[in-house]
Amino acid sequence: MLQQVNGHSSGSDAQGRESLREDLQEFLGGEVPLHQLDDLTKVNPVTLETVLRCLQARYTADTFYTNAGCTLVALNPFKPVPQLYSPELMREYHAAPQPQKLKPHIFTVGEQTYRNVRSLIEPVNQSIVVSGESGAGKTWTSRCLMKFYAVVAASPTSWESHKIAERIEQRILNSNPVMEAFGNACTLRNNNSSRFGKFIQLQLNSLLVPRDHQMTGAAIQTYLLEKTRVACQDSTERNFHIFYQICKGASADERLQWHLPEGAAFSWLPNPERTLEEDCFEVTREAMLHLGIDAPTQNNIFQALAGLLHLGNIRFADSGDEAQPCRPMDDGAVRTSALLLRLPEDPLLETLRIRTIRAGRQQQVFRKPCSQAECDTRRDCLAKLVYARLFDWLVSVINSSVCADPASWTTFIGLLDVYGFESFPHNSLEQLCINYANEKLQQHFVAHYLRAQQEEYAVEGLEWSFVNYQDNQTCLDLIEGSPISICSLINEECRLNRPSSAAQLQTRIESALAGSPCLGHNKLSPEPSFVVLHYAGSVRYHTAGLVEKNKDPIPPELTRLLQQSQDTLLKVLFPADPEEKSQEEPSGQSRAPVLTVVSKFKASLEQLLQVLQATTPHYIRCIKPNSQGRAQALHREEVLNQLEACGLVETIHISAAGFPIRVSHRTFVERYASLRRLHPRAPPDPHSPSPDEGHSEGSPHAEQATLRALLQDILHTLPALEAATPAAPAGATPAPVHCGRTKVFMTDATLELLERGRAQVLEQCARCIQAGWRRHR
Ligand code: AD9
Ligand code: MG
Repeated sequence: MLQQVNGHSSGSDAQGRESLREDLQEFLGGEVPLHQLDDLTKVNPVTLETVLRCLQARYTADTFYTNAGCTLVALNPFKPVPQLYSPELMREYHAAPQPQKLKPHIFTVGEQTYRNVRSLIEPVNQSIVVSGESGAGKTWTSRCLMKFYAVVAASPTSWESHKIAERIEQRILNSNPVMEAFGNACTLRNNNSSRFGKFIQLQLNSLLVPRDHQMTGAAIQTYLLEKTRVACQDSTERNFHIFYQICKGASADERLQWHLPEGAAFSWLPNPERTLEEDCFEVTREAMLHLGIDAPTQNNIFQALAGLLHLGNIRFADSGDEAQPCRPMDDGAVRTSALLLRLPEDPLLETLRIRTIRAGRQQQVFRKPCSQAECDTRRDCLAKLVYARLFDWLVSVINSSVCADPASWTTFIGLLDVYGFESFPHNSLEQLCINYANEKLQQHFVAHYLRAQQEEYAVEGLEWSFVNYQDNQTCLDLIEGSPISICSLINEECRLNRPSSAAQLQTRIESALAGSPCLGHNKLSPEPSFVVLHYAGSVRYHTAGLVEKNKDPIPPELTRLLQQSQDTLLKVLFPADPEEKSQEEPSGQSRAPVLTVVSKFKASLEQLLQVLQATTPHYIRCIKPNSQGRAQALHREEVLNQLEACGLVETIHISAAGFPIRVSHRTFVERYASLRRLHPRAPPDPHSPSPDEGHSEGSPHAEQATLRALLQDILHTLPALEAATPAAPAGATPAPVHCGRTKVFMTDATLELLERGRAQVLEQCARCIQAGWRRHR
């Protein structure tokens, strides 16, 4: 039974249940039980409170999906619900004549996109944008959708193609455990939190099997891996899953080979005692094998990762003399990491402790011992560099294993699963980028759906009372706008390369952007920071280290060191430079302009949005019922915040009052002209002007006028059609339909009515033809 964990309510479960029951009764007035309302547009009145109550009632009834007009709301069950994701159910949605008539489900969205790309008239790429805060269920949802397509899009014609199809689908599914092992980690918000963004294009081919697309491949694009996690984890969080998988799942022989004795402590491996279901090494290995990463290559990868763990155990002690380099506190860690990464030990130590710079007119080379903090930074940088290259390499290997030949696919369905909105006690550049991405996607939703729909009504001349929606452009202006924004100011610091304290950066941001309504009040903060009022809530970003992270400097000596590795994998990750460039780091002034993390991220986001804009988008909003990840517990305040943040009520208002079906005048007339037979209109008054009077025959105006006249005739059959509907209650409101300048706008109900009438006419015609045949015989 649902348990209310409302922070404000101290009542017992029984009280909670009682008040919920009362609420339901008052709300329903004895009509459809609230939990049976499949579409939030039918909730009356639509307010945050009533929407919440409906979702709450459905959650209690173990109903996790609800339509909200153009969006599907997905509540995270936080418990296994296998029957909800069975292949049988997938096939049921796939085979249904009208899947939207079945219970709301992610499979309805999946099937809709599948049918849309299948349209022979207008093949168009589709995308599904899965959004929601961290832990809300985005990755789960995308995974289930991938399984859905793997089941329904496998309709091969021959045994041979069956084998190919099976292989490719299996490989595509196998990319998930591998990418999650290397790219996901346990955070405060989610035990399996994605630390990278992912856009996967499922490539479909309709040429071989025209009426049923077949999945021929996939292309994966990733966004900004949070590589800092390799070398720096919050004490309550964990490193990427793969490190724990190796430590827990390696065989005795492998432990020996990788220098991972049972119970060994690694400073980059916090909370190893926590056992998660994601810690399954075997699953990762098996999936890698399916993707063509053979056992020796895997061995190579895991050995390098063990090398990174040992690298993290290297500690430095100040020598006490500025001219002397720091001392490693444990020679063993240096030796083992050098051994596992197959690097020469002395150059490794030297690279970590000594900086070489060119300076002066003569470009003389100086060797400068690093401080203890600098040594730590270089060690961390080395680990991040290896891990990020390894991750990118894995993605490229997966892509070459799953990507189809461009000639073999015609359309794609894109699935977007990016990291959810995040707000931690300490937020840095990673959170700024993640939340920036979420703002961009929210804007895409607002722009595409809410604004476009309302603007189209205006253009078409429909009477429409505009619904105000929360436009997040102001927040985006604050983050990325020009000429001055948070990104531009952080980039500026990187470009000027001037020593700048965290407090100075805070002051610069707060004074330059003081006019922005999305820059929050920054009170009572012991650390330098600034506050951004995001659409999903306010977040305090700490400025310490922000500029450095944005620069993401990679000392050239580190790359050169890695190029010396004798390891087969590292040789691939760090190929030797064909032309040996400058051996030293250039001095400050002569530095080439830096392409910062923020600028690269911004460019990749823009590319993503361009792809999305060229598709028909579908939206799934994942909602996290409580932050503890508990089943059957819905925290009212938390859910309210999420509903409010994503503007769900505004979406429902527009969808409920709006006309989701729109067709051109011509298509409408072509499809429904036959209805005039069913309920013919009174013959026109011979004295009234004919529709095309005044226009010469065949002219566009005449054609338009004829179309309009036919259209009006068809629309006039609607009341009769409604009256003839057996289920129509007496005095029911007429079916909503509006004739715009170029299109007819209607609701689903009107469409259904018209379709029913059309089917009736076709049936009558068929009967007449049969009768004719009989007479003829
Ligand atoms: V993050 O932004 O990557 O931190 P996600 O991706 O939104 O986040 P995820 O899909 O990882 O969240 O879901 C979090 C957890 O919720 C999963 O590990 C499951 O334990 C749980 N979950 C989510 N959806 C379902 C579901 N449909 N059925 C059962 C679910 N459990
Ligand atoms: Mg995720």
